[in-house]
Amino acid sequence: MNYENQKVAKVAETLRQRVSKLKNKEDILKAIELKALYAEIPTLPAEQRADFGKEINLLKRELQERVDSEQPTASNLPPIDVTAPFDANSGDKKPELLSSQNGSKHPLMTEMDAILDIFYRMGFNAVESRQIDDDYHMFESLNFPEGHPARDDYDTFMTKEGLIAPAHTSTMQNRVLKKYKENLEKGEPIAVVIPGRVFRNEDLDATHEHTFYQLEGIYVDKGINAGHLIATLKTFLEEYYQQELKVKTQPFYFPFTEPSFEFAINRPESLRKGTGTEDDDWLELLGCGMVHPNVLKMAGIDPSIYTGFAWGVGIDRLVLMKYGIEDIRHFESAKLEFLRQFA
Ligand code: FA5
Repeated sequence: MNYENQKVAKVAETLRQRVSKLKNKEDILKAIELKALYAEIPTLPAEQRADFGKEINLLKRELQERVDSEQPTASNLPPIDVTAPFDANSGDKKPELLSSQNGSKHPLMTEMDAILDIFYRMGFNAVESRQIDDDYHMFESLNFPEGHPARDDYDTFMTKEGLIAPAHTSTMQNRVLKKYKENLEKGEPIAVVIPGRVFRNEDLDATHEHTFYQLEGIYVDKGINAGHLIATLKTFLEEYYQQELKVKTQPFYFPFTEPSFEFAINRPESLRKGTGTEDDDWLELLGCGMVHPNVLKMAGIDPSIYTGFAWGVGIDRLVLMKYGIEDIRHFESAKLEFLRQFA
């Protein structure tokens, strides 16, 4: 910005230099030099006042713009990595933050986003699950009455106070059904997927982790049957693996679905990398079934009018197969060598 008036030009030069050094940038607008310019206006011959005043206003606007542009905002401040480990021996010194350029998204999260995108395209909403829950949501609301033997099938981690680290994302079914039941009154379905981290006291091996991710799905409306369930899951898996798949269901038991199924795919050659398995390799990927009438009733939905299906799929296992990863335990291992292959 060039100022015609020499005095204004000189003050502009001084204040530009000063503003870059000021901690509180706003203070520049109160600079003595600027006030002095304004104070000079009444002393000037009447015909010069307007031009002089205009130039000072321009200078004030320029300074205001500088203040605004140098104000710290989320986009011009360095990121703070709250998960960055710090040096415990650094005493009173503030620990250096790790450069965020060294980090990358975890492959399970990248895949979870891709999976959610497929369900958004099918018209589902997503609700995240919790990492700590209670007995009612883990068992009772899912039709496992007190003392039900199937409670023992879930090797849950529990606090002394009885809070539970959820062993599956089905803990969210009751909450989601209650939250969205107004949809049914409006003639719309309940169509929700629930991504979440789950925890089991398991014996670990190449396909079993103690901490893994699931994606629950629940769909309720009038006239829903098991055909809708199979078609939805088949469509999802074919989109995710980008190929046609043969699928089958076999009877299973879950207290919260009736009938219940295990859902398996015939693993095509491209998804058999390194497994050494043959053509008729059926792989169980998820549990599913028609929502039990008691589960609907507990959420205040009339099972004589509405029916629905639900499923729970292990995300880690889907991703293992997609990339031919030989051991599920790599995901939680924090091994950079493994993680950087997906960066
Ligand atoms: C369940 O967790 C049921 N809640 C699923 C369900 C939901 C059924 C809604 C009916 C209606 P299951 O224990 O079979 O079911 O686990 C579901 C999937 O999670 C498995 O098929 C598998 O893909 C994955 N999974 C289970 N245990 C492990 C483990 N230890 N490590 C990695 N993935 C696992």
